[in-house]
Amino acid sequence: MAQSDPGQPELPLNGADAAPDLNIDQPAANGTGSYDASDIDVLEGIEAVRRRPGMYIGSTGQAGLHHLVYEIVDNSVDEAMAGHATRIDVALQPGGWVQVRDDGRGIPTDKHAKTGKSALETVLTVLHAGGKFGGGGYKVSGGLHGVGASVVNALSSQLEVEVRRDRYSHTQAYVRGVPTGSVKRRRLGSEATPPTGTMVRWIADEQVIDHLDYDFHTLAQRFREVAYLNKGLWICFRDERNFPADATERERAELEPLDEKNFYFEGGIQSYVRFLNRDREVLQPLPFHLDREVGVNGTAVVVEVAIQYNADFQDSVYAFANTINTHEGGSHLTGFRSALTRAINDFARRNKQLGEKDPNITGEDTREGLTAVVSVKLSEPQFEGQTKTKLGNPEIKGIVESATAEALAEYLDGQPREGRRIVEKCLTTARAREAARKARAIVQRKGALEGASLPGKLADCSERDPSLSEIFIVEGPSAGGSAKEGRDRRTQAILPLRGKVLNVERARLDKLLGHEAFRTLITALGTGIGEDFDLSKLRYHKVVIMTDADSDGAHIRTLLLTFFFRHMRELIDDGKLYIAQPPLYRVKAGKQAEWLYTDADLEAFMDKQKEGQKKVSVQRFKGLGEMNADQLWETTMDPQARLLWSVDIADEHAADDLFVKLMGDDPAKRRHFIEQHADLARIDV
Ligand code: 0RA
Repeated sequence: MAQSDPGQPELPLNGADAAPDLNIDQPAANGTGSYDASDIDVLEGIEAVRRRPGMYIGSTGQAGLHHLVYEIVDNSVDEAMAGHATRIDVALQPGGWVQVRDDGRGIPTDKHAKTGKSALETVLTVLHAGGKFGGGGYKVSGGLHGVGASVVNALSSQLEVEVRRDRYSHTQAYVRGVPTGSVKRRRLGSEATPPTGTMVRWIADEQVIDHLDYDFHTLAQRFREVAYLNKGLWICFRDERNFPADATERERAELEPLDEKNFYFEGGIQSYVRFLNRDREVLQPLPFHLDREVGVNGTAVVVEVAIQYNADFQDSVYAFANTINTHEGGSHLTGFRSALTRAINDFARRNKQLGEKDPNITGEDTREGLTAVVSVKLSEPQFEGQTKTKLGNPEIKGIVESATAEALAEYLDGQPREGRRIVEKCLTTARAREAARKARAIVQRKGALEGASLPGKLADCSERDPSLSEIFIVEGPSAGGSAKEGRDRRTQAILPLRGKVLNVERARLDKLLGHEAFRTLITALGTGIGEDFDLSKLRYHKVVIMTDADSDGAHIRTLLLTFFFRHMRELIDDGKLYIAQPPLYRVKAGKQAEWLYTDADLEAFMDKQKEGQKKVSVQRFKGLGEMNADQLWETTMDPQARLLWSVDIADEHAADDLFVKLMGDDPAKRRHFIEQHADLARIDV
């Protein structure tokens, strides 16, 4: 195929002998030159995928594009999980190609009983013909991405596959899912590396996919996760988009890629938990780690759990099934939680940290400062829920629960110092929660007694329909004054905040509620907080943070974002949180004045003035308070003219991480980060 397609780089058949091509099947499957039923099925399958790509890969945007990569990589990961592959090489290449190679057994190439074609062609052209055919299939395989390589093929303008098995290299090429020829077979040279395995490379079809804009960082994040979840698996990911399009495999090895990341973790999820806690003060030097294979009804279930408590208050528990992140939880998570609660209570009683009359530590109290990863691998995962990320299999709950409870009891008894520290932490949580409950009750009672009166500092709007109302949270009294004066009173409320806002990353809810600024904010929003939080009670459907464009402003904005992320996450997820963008400059060319919002705008403006003869002046705005009421309205608050950013958490781990760094214990790190990333969560227009 490489020969018949001179415009494309040669297939990487390192050291292959130049043996003559040998067809193992005919271009038209039945050998008569006409289509038979299975060919028609294939074409219909391809058409269905191309007509409704969203059904198979979620979207035709960047997420869908990345989905194609995960799909192909997952097949190689499955081969690794089955114990046959040790490394996966992924490369972004010039011309929109992505290449994935593993050193597994290679997709079978013999004749497939049902289709009469090679198994290889079948896997790549027949929907749902992946992995599990024949007796020698997988023990476990991914579920979410499991739409099959044929879907990637159908959505690729070109795809090439090479399988190395039994000293032969088998290759085939496709255009939009349809083979351009038969599977070609050549004898492999003895030094070919790897001697066995599968290589797939493709160009996503721009007739279907919006743009081929791969994000190295996003893809790398997933590969890191996959490597943690498969200890001993090596994943090498390279950005080779800078290479010449016609570089051979040998030349590629010598060139310097734009970026390269290698992921390999001997400790598996134990390493993962240490990584998640890397910037936190931990209560156990080494995470608890359980890795066990449990037999049930003749099949094996792998249960892996890692736990390490830290001195913070967040609950960071990540659950996976067959390396799919089960965001919606499921039976494995339920089993894990019961085991944790039971093991901690039993230990606390054995150690007399809980008296006979004391109530049990609740599940919730065991989760503050808990960082844990739960990973199960099973042969028939049932994925349920809105986004198919909830593990359904009921038998898994008991399996995870008993394995975890038993191993954890043993661990705590063997490490009583750590055990006592963990119990102490849970008891502190229980006390703090009781205090928070009382504090919340006071906030609510106050609200009720004063006839749901709103805080005095709030300049409310007259509109009563939340969907038409906005609230601006404004820093500093002078800015608050301008905003109150300049606003549209009917729809815009102003809440001025005074001074530094408490750092909520490090504070519990009870402490937070002790601060006037937060009580005022919560009361103004109307949602309540903690267990009583109710998004449907939100009084404004646009909550806008409006702070100065300097580093103090960035700091306060970060604190507020942290508060919303930790305590009103639903409000962010529902797209109700915004950031106002005040202008950075007021420029004048002659009599013509203009507001500019970015440095790029200023550069463009200055370029334009180079030809002009006009008198130019540039004024930099440091604070909202420097603008009068009319200016603030005109530039920042007027719905017709303003720039408003909607806050959106693109990557939960990254956001969590960022908040820990930003708001955590290390002041040097914090300062550095605030300077580097004034805007944290991904902010979309
Ligand atoms: C089915 C059976 C066998 C291997 C594979 C599929 C396989 C699929 C992929 C996809 C990417 N890499 C892969 N590696 C292997 C086992 C065949 C045997 O028994 O040798």
